[in-house]
Amino acid sequence: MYHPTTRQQEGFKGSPIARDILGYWEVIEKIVKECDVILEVLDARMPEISRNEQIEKLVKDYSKELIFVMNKADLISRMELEKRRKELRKIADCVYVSSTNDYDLRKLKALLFKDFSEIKNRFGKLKIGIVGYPNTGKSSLINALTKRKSAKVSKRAGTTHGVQWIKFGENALIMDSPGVIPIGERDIISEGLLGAKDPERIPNAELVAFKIIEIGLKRNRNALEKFFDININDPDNDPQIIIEQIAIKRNYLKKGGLPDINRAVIYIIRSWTGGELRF
Ligand SMILES: Nc1nc2c(ncn2[C@@H]2O[C@H](COP(=O)(O)OP(=O)(O)OP(=O)(O)O)[C@@H](O)[C@H]2O)c(=O)[nH]1
Ligand SMILES: [Mg+2]
Repeated sequence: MYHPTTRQQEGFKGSPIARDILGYWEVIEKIVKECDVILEVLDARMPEISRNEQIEKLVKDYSKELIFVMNKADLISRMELEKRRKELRKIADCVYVSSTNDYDLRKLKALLFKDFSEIKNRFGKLKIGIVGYPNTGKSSLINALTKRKSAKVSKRAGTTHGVQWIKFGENALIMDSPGVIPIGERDIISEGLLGAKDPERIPNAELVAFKIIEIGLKRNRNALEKFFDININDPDNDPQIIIEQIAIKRNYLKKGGLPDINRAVIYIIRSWTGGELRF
């Protein structure tokens, strides 16, 4: 059904499955096949760009359950979270959590243990798989849910690629290898916003910074001004001018005193992906 590109076939780093040199999509398909419930990890600040409809279709094709997990919920307001959750709920179950602050993980657990007890009854243990774009917090979520550092409890017999399972409560197992959705599937701006790639390696990184400024202007202009300690006076809200202001404020200057835009761009992107800059 899928035709992985050469890039996708490069392999899957950091997972026991990697040894078998599976492509990204093969790993994802395997997770969907093996598990009963798939958690699609989204960045709560921008769920729309962290969703992947191809995976959602795959989950549907295999008649598995999908749950959207809006992670990094600590970085935006509850009102915004609720708004987004309402939209996503139209498609599948959705919870928001913070994997680093242990925030509302209990709601996810309740959902898993309550709503899927029927699956568990039918198949013994409920098997949970995790997928998502790089940097959305898949590994953090596994660790937060299991409260362990990827303790491997069993090697399921019959799985040729040696999938490792982590015990999750008495009645469930979490697959220890999250499925990384290849970033090449997304446009450059989305990759940059998600922090899926180092800003230094993003061509035209200023477009990502422009987008962050645009989001800030729309969502919370005050927070944007406060974080960068600037007053935005440009009548057109031109992001180029705002970035220049930020560069000057931070004393990022090139020879001759001109603002060092590249440096400011990297700083803006890192502040956003690192979660310090919040709207
Ligand atoms: N603020 C905040 N940061 C988080 C949260 N979850 C993860 N992070 C941070 O996001 C970054 C990526 O987290 P990982 O768990 O490594 O993400 P991943 O999806 O496994 O990333 P890859 O393995 O690269 O695909 C790390 O710096 C985490 O500390 C969260 O709920 N809130
Ligand atoms: Mg990871």
